[in-house]
Formats: sequence, structure tokens, C-alpha cells
Amino acid sequence: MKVAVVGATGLVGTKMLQVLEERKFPVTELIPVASAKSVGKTVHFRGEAFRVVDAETAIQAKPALALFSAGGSTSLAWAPRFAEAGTTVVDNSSAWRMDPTKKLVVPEINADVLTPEDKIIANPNCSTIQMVMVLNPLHKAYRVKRVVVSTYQSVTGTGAKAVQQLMDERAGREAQKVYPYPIDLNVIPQIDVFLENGYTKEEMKMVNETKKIMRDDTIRVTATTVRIPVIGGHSESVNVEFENEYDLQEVRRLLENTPGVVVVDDPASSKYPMPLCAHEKDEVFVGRIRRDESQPKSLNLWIVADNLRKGAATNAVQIAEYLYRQGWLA
Ligand code: 11C
Repeated sequence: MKVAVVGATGLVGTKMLQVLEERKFPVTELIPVASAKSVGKTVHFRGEAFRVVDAETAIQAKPALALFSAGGSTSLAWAPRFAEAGTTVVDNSSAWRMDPTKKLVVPEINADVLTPEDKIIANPNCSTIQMVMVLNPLHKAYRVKRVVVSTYQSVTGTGAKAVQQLMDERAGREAQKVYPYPIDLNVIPQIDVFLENGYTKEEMKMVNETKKIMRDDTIRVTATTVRIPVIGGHSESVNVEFENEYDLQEVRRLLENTPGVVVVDDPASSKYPMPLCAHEKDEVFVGRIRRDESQPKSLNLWIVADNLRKGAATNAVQIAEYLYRQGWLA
């Protein structure tokens, strides 16, 4: 199958190539696409070098699938053009996620919403994906009423320039600032732009995308999203209030039996999820599972995942695998 990767030279695009290769996705022809300044560069896939082309050239090649990770404005401009040419687009930007005509998919949770007619499919925000992977089985068992989440997010979520800022600051070199402040030895309680309600766009993504993926508008979410000087994964402190009483051992069993989720929770031997351990892993890790003793039917969790993998590239490729298994990729 002909597969285009749009934004192939970025952090997520590079990871998409890696994940397609690792998971042996049946790519017969790879078409790496990037902006004008990267056209002509090469990317590597299965040990071969591929020349980066522009979007127009890629459309003419009529790929069956295009994985997009090139930002919202590129997706708005180009995803419909690919779709018109018969390509199915899995888009990692925020452009289409809350469009009621587009599906927002975490395959383990709601792949069943997809149909052969879906030509532009949205991949959720990384911090939302790892949270709903853990919340969804608990919602089925006890009904989630309210979630209070604080995130500790890796600089890889911003992109290669942010990783460079952190590394330059750490090495004492002159750093080009992607963030408004130094990120090394700092914590920045702002991810993306502020909205009129005082929340950031990242925070409202967690509120709105959670309801859409879990198909329940009654779930109340409040979020504080924070950038920390870490690479390797996003971490989240999550407090959940349920409609129904739960049993702590059953919560553990439910999570242990959830595909894609790994419980790492042995406080006696200081075992809990950390970005250092989640880095380059496809699973979502959960630990520090404990009762919120301040109010009934409430639970505290600590959730960590590699934001470039399950939070982006792996989830997108899993959507593509689902479409392929259904026979919907022409
Ligand atoms: C971050 N979550 O860590 C963001 C990156 O809507 O796909 C992904 C933004 C998005 O900065």
C-alpha cells in the first residue's frame, strides 16, 4: 500500500516512520511529505533513503493512506485535498478533532465509530489519549462523574526546537527560546495559548476530547497542564470521582486486564511509572493507585506514557491498522 507521511521530518513524523516499520505496516511505497524548506531532504525507512516531496506531488501519487503530523493549518488546507483524491487521512493535529463530522479515535476505546466513509480521522491530543486509556475501563465499571487532572509534560510535545532549548540550556549554551521562559530547572504552567476562560487550549483539549472519545458529555473534567524539563513522556496526576462505589483490588484487576495499559504499582519497593521507563514504549503506565480519603467514591492515579508513541504515532498507526484489517484502505 502507498502511504504518505505528511510532516515526515518532524519529531512525530519521524516516530510515525519508526512505528510503521516496527509494526510491519504493509507499506509498498512510502511518500514522505514536508514543507518547502524540507523538500529534497531524505528520510530513512526500512534501511532505505526516501526523498521528501511536497504535498501536491504526494496527492498525484494517490496514496491509500496519509498520516498527517504537520500542524493544524497544514491539515486544514491539505487533508481535504488528499481525501478528495481517495486517500484516507489520519490526522494528528487539533484541526478536526472537535468537528462533529469527524471521528476522534483511540482504537482500544472507540474504533467501532469508524466507517468506510470516514476519509479524515482525527488522532487525539497526547495528554488526552493516555488519560482516557485508563479512565475508560473504570468508566464502564463505575461511571466517571468528575476528573481533576494536573499534567507534567515532556518538551517533546512542543517539538524538536523545544528539545534543543532544553539541551542548550542544560549545556550552558546560548538557547533559542521556544518557551517564554527557560525550561531547564523550571516548570511552566502554560501549554499552548490562553483562552478567554483562563484555561489554556491544551487544558480544554483534555476537557472536550475526553467526552467525545468516551461518548459521554456528562463527564466533568478540569485540567491544569504544565511543561517540565523532561523528555520521554507525559505524566499525569489524576483524581477521579465515580458515580458508584468501587473496590480497590477490582480497580487494579480491571486495569491489569486492559490491553495497552500496564500497572506499575508497588510502593513498598518504590515502583511507579516514570517518563524514564515509559520512553520508547507503546503502553500507558499507571500506578500510585489509591483511595482519595477526602471524599467517597474517589480515586487517585498517576499515569505516564511516551507522548510521541501512544500519544501520537502509535495511536495513529493503530487507527491505520484497524482500517486495514477492515479492508477500508483502497
Ligand atoms: C504538548 N500535547 O505536549 C501537546 C502536543 O494538539 O496534538 C500536541 C498538541 C496537539 O505540547
